This record gives sequence, structure tokens and C-alpha cells, in this order.
Amino acid sequence: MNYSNIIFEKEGNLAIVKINRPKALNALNSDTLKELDNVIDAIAQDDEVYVVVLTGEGKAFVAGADISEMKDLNPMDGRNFGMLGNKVFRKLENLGKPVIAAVNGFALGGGCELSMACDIRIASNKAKFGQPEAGLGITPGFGGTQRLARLVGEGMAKQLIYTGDIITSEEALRIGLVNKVVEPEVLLDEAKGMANKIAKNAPIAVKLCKAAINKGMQMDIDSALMYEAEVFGLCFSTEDQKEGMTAFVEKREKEFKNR
Ligand code: DAK
Repeated sequence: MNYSNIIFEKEGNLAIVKINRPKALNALNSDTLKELDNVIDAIAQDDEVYVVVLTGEGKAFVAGADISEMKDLNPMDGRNFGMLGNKVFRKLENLGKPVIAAVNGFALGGGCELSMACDIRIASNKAKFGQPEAGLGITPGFGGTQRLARLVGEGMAKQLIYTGDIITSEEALRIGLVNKVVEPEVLLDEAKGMANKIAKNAPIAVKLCKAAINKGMQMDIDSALMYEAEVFGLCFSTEDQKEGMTAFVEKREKEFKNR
């Protein structure tokens, strides 16, 4: 597929995906959501890609769902738009590879929600976060009420969603919405550095860690620990487990093969 609204590049074992509608502050219209859907499928099937970095072109990460497109939707089109977005965000969240959001600027509404569907958020000190939907007469629709509450707690999520306040990346760091804040010039290198560090570990183990955390967070503790034991056991069916432990015992560098 040729992309018009995103840029997709591969660097070694990393995939770099950039939302590329800078004139509209990378607002997510349905064409962009469809391209994202397609690129996530392509990345899922690409055994060379171990980690994904997601960022935005220009001064925004993503300034939300596209208000000009949503404004005149009838209820059925609104439902279809919402279902498309939810499908894409969930696919990203469940992708069997870690996704790091490098949040370069505005991450508002659907943009904040997109960053929260990623595993890790690194933000520029120029980034701004918020869920301003209530001021537009709608509720967050791409998982904001759920993922924000899970990340920062119910009280803080309610404060941000009810007021629509836009917060700085420093405040986002303080409340646990982002993992790290860096200068804008080093944002992408910082995200790629972390991605490459992850990519050096056994990809299947990392994938199972993601599944254990994501699924376990939705379970009671006993079921979650049982699930952890299952994926732990599964690791012993991989060549990379043998390689990792043998290399340790033989005091040599390990060479993982994603098998
Ligand atoms: N949609 C469409 N265009 C947008 C946009 C957006 N969300 N955000 C910015 N733009 C466009 C502006 O219209 C402007 O276009 P031109 O006038 O140049 O043609 C261009 O980007 C530059 O924006 P500004 O001139 O406004 O730039 P400033 O630096 O002055 O202001 C800003 C930046 C980010 C503070 C401002 O643009 C802004 O407030 N933008 C809107 C932010 C926002 O409210 N975001 C939340 C959108 S609502 C659902 C699913 C999803 C959702 C809801 C339901 N269901 C499943 C039911 C999601 C909703 C949202 O995300």
C-alpha cells in the first residue's frame, strides 16, 4: 500500500511510523486510520521488525480525531468511524511487538488516546496532553476513559476528562502518563535508543512479557499469575531461551534468532 498520511521506515529491527498530516496537526481522519490499520498488519507479519516507534511530523503528535470530518457525521457514520478507530487502537495495543510513542507535540483527544494504546510514552518537553472532548460535546471515544484511568488512576483521569485541561509533559510525567521527558532535539534518538535496547532481548520473550502484562492487568491476581506461569513455560520451547541461558553459562555474547 502507498501511504499518503503516514511515513513508514525500517531501521534494522525497528519500524518507525510517523503520522504525516502536519497541516492538520496530524488529526486522525478515516484515511489515516485505514493506513495505520494497514501498517500495523504489515509490521505484525514482518519477522525482521522487533520494536515500533510511533511519532508525528511537525509540531503535533496527533491533535485528535479529525473534527472537520466528524462534525457532520450521521449517527451510523459516527459509529463506523468510532469502530474503525477502536479496531486500530486495539490492534496496536495487542501487537506482538512493543510500541514506543515518541510524543513530539500536541497529543490531544484521539492523540492522547493513541499514545496510551502504545506500551511506552517518551515525550518532548514541548508536548502537551489532554482529553478535551467534553468541550466538543462528546466523550473520549478511542479508549480514553478506560486507558487514562488505568494509567493515572480514577481521580486524576476524571479531573483531566471532566475539565478538558491541557497539561505539560512535566505534569504528564508527574502523574505517570509518560515514562520520560526529553529535549525535542533528542526525542527520536531517545526513543530509538530504548527500542534498540529492547530489540537486543529475545523477541519472543518480550512479546510474551507484553501479553502477560496486558492480559494480566485485566485479570484477578491468581489468574494473572497462572497466565504468567504459562507464558514462562512457553519460553522453554524457544531456541532463544536455550541460547540466552547457554551464553550466560559459557560467559559469551548471546545471539538471539527470534525462534
Ligand atoms: N481535527 C481537525 N483539524 C485540526 C485538529 C483536529 N483535531 N486540530 C487541529 N486541526 C487543524 C486546524 O483546524 C488548523 O487547520 P487550518 O485552519 O490551518 O486549515 C490546523 O490544524 C492548525 O491548527 P491551529 O491553527 O488551531 O493551531 P494552533 O497552534 O493555534 O492550536 C491546538 C493548536 C492543538 C491547540 C488546536 O488546533 C486545537 O485545539 N485543536 C483541536 C484539539 C482537540 O480538541 N482535539 C480533540 C479532538 S476530538 C469517538 C472516537 C474518537 C473520538 C471521539 C469519539 N467515538 C468512538 C465515538 C475522538 C475525539 C477527538 O479526538
